[in-house]
Formats: sequence, C-alpha cells, structure tokens
Amino acid sequence: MAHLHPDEIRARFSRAMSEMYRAEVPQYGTLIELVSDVNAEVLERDPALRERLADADELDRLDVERHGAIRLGTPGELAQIRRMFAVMGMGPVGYYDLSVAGLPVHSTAFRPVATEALSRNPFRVFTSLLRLELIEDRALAERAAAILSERSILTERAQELIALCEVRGGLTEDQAEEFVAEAIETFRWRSDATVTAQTYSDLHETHRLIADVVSFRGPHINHLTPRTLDIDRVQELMPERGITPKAVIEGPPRRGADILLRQTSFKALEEPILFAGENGGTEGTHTARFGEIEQRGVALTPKGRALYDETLAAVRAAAPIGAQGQGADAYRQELDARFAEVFPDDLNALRREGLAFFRYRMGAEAEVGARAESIEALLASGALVADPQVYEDFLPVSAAGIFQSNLGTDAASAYSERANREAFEEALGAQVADEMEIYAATERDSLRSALKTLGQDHL
Ligand code: OOG
Ligand code: NI
Repeated sequence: MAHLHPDEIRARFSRAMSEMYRAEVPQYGTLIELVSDVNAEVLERDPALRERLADADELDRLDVERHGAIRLGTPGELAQIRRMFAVMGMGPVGYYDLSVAGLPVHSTAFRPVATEALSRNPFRVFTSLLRLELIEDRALAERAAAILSERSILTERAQELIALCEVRGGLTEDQAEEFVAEAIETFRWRSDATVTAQTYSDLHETHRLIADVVSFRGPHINHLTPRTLDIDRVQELMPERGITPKAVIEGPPRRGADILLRQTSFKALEEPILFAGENGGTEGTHTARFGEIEQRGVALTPKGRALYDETLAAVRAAAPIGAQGQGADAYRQELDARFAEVFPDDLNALRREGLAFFRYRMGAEAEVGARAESIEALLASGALVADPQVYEDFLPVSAAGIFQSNLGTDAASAYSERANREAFEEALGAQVADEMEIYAATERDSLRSALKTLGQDHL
C-alpha cells in the first residue's frame, strides 16, 4: 500500500502539537496571533521582501513554521526519540554543549535536511539529554537515575508503529494518522508528578532542570516557537497583549541583512501540580513551560560564524546583563555598535567575503548561449540569482540564555566546559550531522546545477 510522505507526517505532527500546546498554554495562542499580525504587516510594508520570500519558496512555510523543545532523561529515551522523529523525516543535526553555561545537558536539533523537505515543513525540535554524571551529589544522581528507569515515554502503539515503519519503509495514511495521535502523547503535559513533594524538592534544590526532567511521566514539550519577520516589533507589542518578554533578544542585533537567529521568550508559567504520596498526594507548583519567538536570517560559513562568536563574546564581556535584566540598554548599544563595526550588512558583501551561505538558481534574465566570464558576471546580469540560505539550526549561547530565562538565573555555573559528543552519539545510536556541511553541500550543488542549466559548466 502507498506510504504517506514523511514530510506530510511531519506537517500533521507539527499541527497536532501546535493545537495541543495552544490548548495547554493559552498565551502561546496569543503569541501566534501577534506573530501572524506582525508578519502580515511586514509583508504589506515590504513588497520586495514578499517577492524574495515567494521566489525562494519560503513564503508558504512561514505560517506553519515553528520549533519546539524537549528534555530527556536517559540515553535510551534519546535513542527512542531519534527513531520516532525519523518516521517524520527528521534527523539529528548539530551538537550543542550547554555545560559551558552551567546546565547539565547536551543537545541536538531534530530537523528535516533536504531543501525541498525544509520548504514543505521545517519543523524542528531542540532536544536535550540530562547529564547526571555532571551532578556532584552522587546519591541524588543515582536516585534520579532510578526514578527515570521506571518510566517509558512512548506509548506501546507508538513503539509498534515505529517498528512497522522501519521494517516497511513507511506508514500508510491510516497508520500515519494513528502514529501522530500516539506520538503527541509523549509530549503532553501531565500535572501529576511521579515523585513525592520531598523528592521533588531535593531534585529542585540540586538544579531546577533535574526536577523538570525527572519528576514527570514524560518529556512534556516546554515551548513552541513561531517564526516572525520582525522580532523587535513583536517584543515591543508583547506587553500590550499581556505577555512579558525577557529583557534582551538573544543573538545578533537587528540588521538590514539578517544573519543567523534572533530569539526572545516569555517567562515560564507557574502551574499547579500534584505530587505522589499517601492520601492522593499533595499539591504544589512547577514552572517549566514558556513561549518563544524567533527571527531567522542567513546561515553563516565557518568564517562568518567565527566572526559572529568572537564579536558576541566581546559584547558580553563589555556589557554584562544582570539577573534582573539590569544593563539591557547598554548591552543593546554595545551589540549594535560592535556588529556595525565588523560585520558587513549587505547580502552581496556577505557572499563575496565568504561569510554566508547561498543557494543559486537560474534568473529570469537568463540567456543560454554566450560564454560568461565569471560567476560574478552572471550574477550581475541577472542570469544567475543567489538566495540567502536560511539558518535552520540553533546557537548554544542563545539557547543557554533561553534556558536561563525560564529556569530563573539562580542556576549555579558549577560545571566547567565538558562537551562529550561521543557519549551523546552513543546514546543516540547515530552520529549527528554537521550543519556546516549541509549548507555547504546545498550551495555547491545548487551552483553546479544552475550553471549546467545555463550552459556555463566551464565556470
Ligand atoms: C531549550 C532551550 C533552547 C532554543 O530555541 O534555543 C531553545 C529548553 O529550554 O529546553 O529552545
Ligand atoms: Ni526554543
């Protein structure tokens, strides 16, 4: 029987997750509306941008675009989740070490990789794995491991359907429908904790993140993030709609030619939970789930990324932000000034200097025939067009800022940098793809094929 395309399964899953989260966290619905209003406003104001997005096949994906995040407890859970996301055409891309920011996790992003798949539906999930080996209190770490060993985060039917998909190479329409319904169960919020109030408080005292990962039946989705075309505007309008954003937007400053990823979030909600225990348990609260928005710009090459990292580090050293957001204005000024100084703010310059990745296609002015002198000449004549490649990944410093803002800034930075990609890949049961190689291959392949169509293979 015919299989439903994994891109379609992913689109349905993303929609189902969004509906579920909207019902669970009403502020997320408010945010979606705000983002959609602002995007419409931007597109109306800037017809050139609308045309560029439409030509690059990016306009349609805008309204369905979002990412989410989950936190897993054990290596076995990470392997299971990898197999689940594979059914939807999502693979692990990138390794993010968050121990640098004092967080006992390391992460990857599950996402589609092929250009067509990204343009159909770019749903991504930032997925973190708890690192109990970094916890100094060994007795507590062992208790946490024992609690986690008791749970199973996938429904039995989801496990069967994943296995079926692996054997058959896909799922039929009916199976896919059932799979989506079963899969979202893994990420649903359940307010009944599996631990007692005392255990929760012990875990929480060691690190709030540990309490969030260990105390519940599964890895509840902790946020879903729509993509906006004007994050400054959304940040500015949030209070009007009753949402309080964090003090600063993470990532690069606002620019004419957007680079990488800018993100901002609103604080986690305090939600009622029920602890396990005698007489039906005791009541308490937990804060974990929040909202976030993102604005995506062009992907940077290793050279561009090094310049970004260096510049951002200088900004953070020169204008530190306090736990309550003190110094946010000075930080913004420093960020604007330093980037203006070193980073070209023009797509052409970014391309010519090898700082950003592009995707090439034949232009409307193309004339097949006359031998062109150079790629630059083809671009200048409009025969060849270079579209910026959207940055599809995440940024570790920004991710740490997002974590920090929804965990409260009291998390002690007790861990030194201890990346362990090998251990992560061993848990995953696969290697994480290198995001730079993906962008480079897209650039190379698109250029080769455009030149071929133009009859300019000699270049
Ligand atoms: C993930 C935080 C990172 C992002 O967009 O960088 C993140 C988490 O809090 O689990 O979502
Ligand atoms: Ni996020």
